[in-house]
Amino acid sequence: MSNEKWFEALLFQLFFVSLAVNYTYSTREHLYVRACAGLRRYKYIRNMIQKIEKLLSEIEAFQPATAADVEAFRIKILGKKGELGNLMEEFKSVPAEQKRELGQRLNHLKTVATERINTLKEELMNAQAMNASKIDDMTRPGSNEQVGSRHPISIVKNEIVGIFARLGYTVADGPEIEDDWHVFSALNFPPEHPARDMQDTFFIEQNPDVVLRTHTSSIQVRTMERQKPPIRVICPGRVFRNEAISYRAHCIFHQIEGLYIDRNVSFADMKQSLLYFAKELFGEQAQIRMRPSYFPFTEPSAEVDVSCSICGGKGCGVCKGTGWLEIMGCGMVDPNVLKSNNIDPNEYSGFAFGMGIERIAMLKYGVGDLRLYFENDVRFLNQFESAL
Ligand code: 2NL
Repeated sequence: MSNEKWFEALLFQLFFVSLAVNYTYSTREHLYVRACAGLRRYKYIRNMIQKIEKLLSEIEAFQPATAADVEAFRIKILGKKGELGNLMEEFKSVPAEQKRELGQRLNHLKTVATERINTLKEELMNAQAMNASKIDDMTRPGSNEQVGSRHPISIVKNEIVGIFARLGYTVADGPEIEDDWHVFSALNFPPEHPARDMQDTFFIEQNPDVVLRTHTSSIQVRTMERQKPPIRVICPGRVFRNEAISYRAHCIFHQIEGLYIDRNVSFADMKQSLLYFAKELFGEQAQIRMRPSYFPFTEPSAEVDVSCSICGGKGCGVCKGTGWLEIMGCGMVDPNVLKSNNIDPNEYSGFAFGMGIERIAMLKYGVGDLRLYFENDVRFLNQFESAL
C-alpha cells in the first residue's frame, strides 16, 4: 500500500470514529437533558397533586363556628386569588399528556370545596335562625301560656276608685303599720274603746303602741295632716283585725274609705253622692236606703243598703227576704275629728264613708266564702279572666 493510500484510509477511519463518538456523545447529552426535563415536570406535577390533596383534607377538617368563618374560608379556597385559582394558573404549564389527569383532580377539588362550603353555610344559618327564634319544629303545638287575670278584689277596687274619681276624688295611700294616733286617737276613739284592745287589734309594740291598721281611716288622717280643705280623697287599702278565720270573717281584708270636707257639705250631699255610686256600681235601677248607726268618727252615722239586684227588691235568698243588701257605713265627720286634725268645725263640715271590698265583690260575683279571696286557687281566680 502506498503512503498516500494509507493516509487516506486513516482519515476515512478517523472520520467514522469521530462520527461514532460524536453520535454517542450527543445522544447521551440529549438523553440527559430529556431526563432532567422529565424530572422537573414530574416534580412540578407531584407538587400540584400534593397541594390538591392537602386542600382536600383541609376542607374535610374545617370546623367553622360562624357563617362568617365559612365565608372567609370560601374566599381563601374559591376566591379570585384563592388556592384553586393559583392551581388553575399552574395548570396552564402542565404538559398535554398530564392535563387530563390533573384536570380531573382539580375539578374534583372544586366540587368538594363548593359542596362542603354550601352545606356548612346552610347548617350555620339554620342554627343561627333556630337560636334566634328557638323554634326547631314549626309544626309542634304551641306552649299554652296562661294569661293571668286581675284578682277580683283588684277588679272591684279599681271600679269603685273609678266611680269616685269621676266625682272628683283623688286616690291616697298610707302605711299598713301605724301608731295609736292615726288609727284611734285622731278619730275620736275613747281610751276604753274595745278596738284598742289586744283581742281585736294586732299590736307590734306597746307604749308607744305600734299596730297593724284596723281601717283605712288612718290614710284620711294623714291626708288631713298634709292638706287643707277642700279635701276629696278615696283611700283603698289592706286592713287587719284579730279575728278567727271563717267563711264570713278574716284577719286580713280590704277597705275603701272616702272623705269629703269643704264649706257647707251636708247630709244631702252625702246621700246623693252615695246614690250615684250605687247606681254606677249596681246599675241604674239601684236604690239606696239609710239606717241609723254608730261610729266613733261620724255623727250622725248610717248604714247604707242597696236594693237587691237579684230579686229587684222583692225579697230572695241573697237578701234574706228583705229586698236590701248592706254595702257600707257612712256619716257626717264628727266635729272632734275635725278639731283633732286642725280643721275648724265652725267653718268646715264633711262626710265620710267606708266599705269592705270583699263584701262588695261577694255581692257582685256571688262569692260565698271570704277565704277564697286569700287562697289564690287558680280554679277560683281563672273565673275572673274576662273581667280584666
Ligand atoms: C264601714 C264604715 C266608715 C268612716 C268609715 C271616716 C274617716 C274619717 C273621718 C270620719 Cl278620717 N269617718 N270613715 C266613716 C263612716 C263609716 O266605715 O262599714 N267600713 C267598712
